[in-house]
Amino acid sequence: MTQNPKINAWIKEMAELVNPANIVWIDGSEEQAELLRAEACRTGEIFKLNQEKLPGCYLHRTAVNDVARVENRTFICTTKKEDAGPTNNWMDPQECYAMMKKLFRNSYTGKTMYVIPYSMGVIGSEFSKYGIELTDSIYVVLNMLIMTRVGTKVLEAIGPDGDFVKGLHAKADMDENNRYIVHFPEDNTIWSVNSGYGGNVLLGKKCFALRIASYLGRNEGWMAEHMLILGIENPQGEVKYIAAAFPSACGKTNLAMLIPPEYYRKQGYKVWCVGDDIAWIRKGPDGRLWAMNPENGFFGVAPGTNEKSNPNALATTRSNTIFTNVVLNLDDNTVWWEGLDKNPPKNALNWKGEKWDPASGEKGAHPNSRFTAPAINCPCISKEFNNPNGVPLSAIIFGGRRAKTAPLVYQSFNWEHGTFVGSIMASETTAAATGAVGVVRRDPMAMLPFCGYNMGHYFQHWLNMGKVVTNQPKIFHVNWFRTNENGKFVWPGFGENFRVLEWIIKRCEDKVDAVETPIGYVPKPEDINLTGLEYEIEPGHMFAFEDLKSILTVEKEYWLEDVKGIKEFYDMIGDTVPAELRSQLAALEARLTK
Ligand code: OXD
Ligand code: MN
Repeated sequence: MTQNPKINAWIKEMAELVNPANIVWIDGSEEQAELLRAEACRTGEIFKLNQEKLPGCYLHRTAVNDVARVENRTFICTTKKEDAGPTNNWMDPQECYAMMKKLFRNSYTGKTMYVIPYSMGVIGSEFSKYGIELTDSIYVVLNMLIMTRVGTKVLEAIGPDGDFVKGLHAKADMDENNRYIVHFPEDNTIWSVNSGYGGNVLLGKKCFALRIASYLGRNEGWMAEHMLILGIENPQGEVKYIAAAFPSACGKTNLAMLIPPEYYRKQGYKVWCVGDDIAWIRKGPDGRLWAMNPENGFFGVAPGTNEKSNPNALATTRSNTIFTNVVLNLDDNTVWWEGLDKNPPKNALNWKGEKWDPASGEKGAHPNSRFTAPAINCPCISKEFNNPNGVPLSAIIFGGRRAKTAPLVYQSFNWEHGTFVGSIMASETTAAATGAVGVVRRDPMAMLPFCGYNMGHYFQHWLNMGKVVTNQPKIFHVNWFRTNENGKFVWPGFGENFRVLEWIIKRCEDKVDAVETPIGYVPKPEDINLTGLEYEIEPGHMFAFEDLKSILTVEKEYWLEDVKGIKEFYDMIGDTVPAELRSQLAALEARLTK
């Protein structure tokens, strides 16, 4: 399939290790994809859904012990342990290769090896990077066909001696005690064994586009970030772009596909989605930062997605989508999940494939059940989605889930302070997560599980990028999750978040003033437009101006408590934390105690 000797030699070596019955190259054609779908339906790997209601849609169920990313079994294997840093699991590369080879040996016996050449980014763009994933799973092939750009064209783009990321995946015997997702950044290599769950096996996503790419980006002078990208169009038709990082499960997909409140829609405001999870960011010829989404689809969490929370995401899943671990409605062969609507199907199978009674109180869909849907299905996909240069960023937003500490929104003083704000990002655990409620988890730039190298060096890379960019995006922090004394969310969230985005854009355009506080610039309450906002915080309590004021406050006692937590976190990362960020922390403390 290719004249590239590096590719051919590598595939030969891997085939000798895993010993497949035959090798099939994925060419990216619809004909081949259709044959694979038919084959996977025959073996029960996927189920065809109602083709009138959900054309081109399928259902897959993972093994019961294999439903999420496994961070404790994810490793960064660099020669020096220090290069992986204290926030990553580390193994010596040679030891890891030896261990993994034992697990991979003969794991494809009697099976087909699928060779998936894929591109992260538009094929041929100078910002794109290529990979080849070898897998024994048709489910992986079909997901990669949605999530990335796949096929012979990628081999042509790699050319006779181009580089590529080498990915090897085997479901093997799904032994969770021998499940490993390992990265060898120095060799451009990812090996994943004993899992069939998306985040562990769609190697283009977290493994390549974040872990390996962040490592490459540091060496090559660009950034791979866990960020959505959206465009805000004003009534004059001008579009400004924003990238935003939130820890997993804080509503990135919802923000990326937001529909502005009616008051704004009537004036002609629109939001365009460029990406919902990953941004590759570089300096453009104009000295600004430009961001592109390396993915080609959405791997979104299904529960909670509905006509109200995210109508665009729901519309995106109505065709050519693979659903994983959701409820199957046996009456009409469609799918359902908690939070889709208030009518759970009576005659249904749960995510495990067992008969399910909605009245039982047990969840029907797995809380981490997913849809894999093509980006082009999204009603608000940006026309710049396929622009090989990406889009210029006006603002970067960090966010977290904090009950009391962070205000609804604040702006950092400058890039260095903004890097500090990203580095101290945190979320409090909710009742939905196992373990104690209200525990602060630090997740700098939402990259804690995804940075392919030492976190302290990553912070330094952020500081360095700020120095090379002449026209830096402004950096903000948002918190949609402030609660009142009864524990109720004060801010309505979802589409209403547009009101905060409007303030952010106005700040970028120098069109609105702000109040300087110890943590940064906070809006004057009257500058957040509340026209047309109707939200019942709790029975009988409609959101009012006073409530807005209450979530814009900066409470020094909470922040001083946070300073202690940040110190501990920096100390855990150790000497690699840049001196500039230590000074930022000291300066914050001084401002708070002044
Ligand atoms: C995701 C995640 O699946 O961040 O995108 O966990
Ligand atoms: Mn993510």
